[in-house]
Amino acid sequence: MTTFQQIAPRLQQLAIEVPSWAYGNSGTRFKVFGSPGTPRSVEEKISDAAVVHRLTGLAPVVALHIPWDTVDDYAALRRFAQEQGVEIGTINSNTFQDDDYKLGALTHTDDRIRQKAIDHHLECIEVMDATGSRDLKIWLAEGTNYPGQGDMRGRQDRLAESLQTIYDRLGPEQRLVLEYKFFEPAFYHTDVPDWGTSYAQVSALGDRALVCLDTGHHAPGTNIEFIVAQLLRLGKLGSFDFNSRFYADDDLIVGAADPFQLFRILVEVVRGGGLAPVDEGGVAFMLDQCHNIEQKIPGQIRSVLNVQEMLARALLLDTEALAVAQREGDVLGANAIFMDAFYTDVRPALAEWRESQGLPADPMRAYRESGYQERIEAERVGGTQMSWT
Ligand code: RM4
Ligand code: MN
Repeated sequence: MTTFQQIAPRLQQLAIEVPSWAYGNSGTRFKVFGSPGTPRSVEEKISDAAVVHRLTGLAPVVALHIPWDTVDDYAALRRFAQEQGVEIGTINSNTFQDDDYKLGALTHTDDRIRQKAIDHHLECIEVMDATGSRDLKIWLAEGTNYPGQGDMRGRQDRLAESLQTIYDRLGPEQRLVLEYKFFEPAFYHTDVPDWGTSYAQVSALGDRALVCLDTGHHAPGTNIEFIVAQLLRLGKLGSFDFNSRFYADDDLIVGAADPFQLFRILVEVVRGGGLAPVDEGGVAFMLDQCHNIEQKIPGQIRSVLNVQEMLARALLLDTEALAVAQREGDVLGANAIFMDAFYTDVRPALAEWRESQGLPADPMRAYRESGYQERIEAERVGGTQMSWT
């Protein structure tokens, strides 16, 4: 039996990066709903993220998306973030909102357009230099809609070349993480559709290029924890984009649609040493979510708490007893040990532990009672900071 007291120090290691775009308005392809209190600037998004960290102790880093979060002075933005108690994290590039990229960006056949997409990434690296960010995250909206439309093989070759040019520009402490997604916006083929393609591409680049696994980017029924285990085994799992989904890339609150899947993923993270600091082989935990109809700040608080709760359960897994049951071929016994950890309600212990750390026992409630939501709704009139629509 593992007790909560035993796992508490390991829980302390949990740090989750929150996305700036979770605080802005977002929507589906049908409608973007504005919400009261929407940030009017990047600084206000960072302030909102800082509230999540103050109330949970779990979210010390904010990821930016360029050009959505473009500012004149990134060093000043970094100082601003630090004053709020958070750091600037992953820089996400964006090659999916420019007419030039309709038929591809890093894979485009036109040298000019490909160079433009490469240059955008080099600018992102400059932003990283100024903000002190470690990771450049690349997700590509590239692919084709019709068989025969493009040369899939040639596109892989151009992608490899473009990525190499970008990778070569990284500083010694910086990393490139390549995110895959099985479809959308392209519907026939996607240039980085799966972990294997991402792995093949980043492996060719070097040690500081790794795979980013977005939990919403797989076909239904995919065993994501297997991919986690395999990538950790290969030393190539760079980061997670956590969210949850019922159908496609729904970007819902992590752990909302399938808490058991989140548990299984975190069991493999723990098993594979992914909880270690990133410079010691650990994985960067990030959220990539949109709160289309719910309030954004409590949406983010709920998200980081869900990860914490499932991590606590994963840490409670009696791995020694499990190993014995597995060795003995005790199928049902092994499964029962696994399920026991999943079914453990860690919420009361976590509440107590938070208080011992000087944090509110119930961060959701603390937010409701803080008056922050009322204040931003009154102050931020006309905020339109948006993501992709
Ligand atoms: C993509 C992908 C990326 C995110 C964009 C906005 O589907 O998940 O991580 O940056 O959406
Ligand atoms: Mn993502």
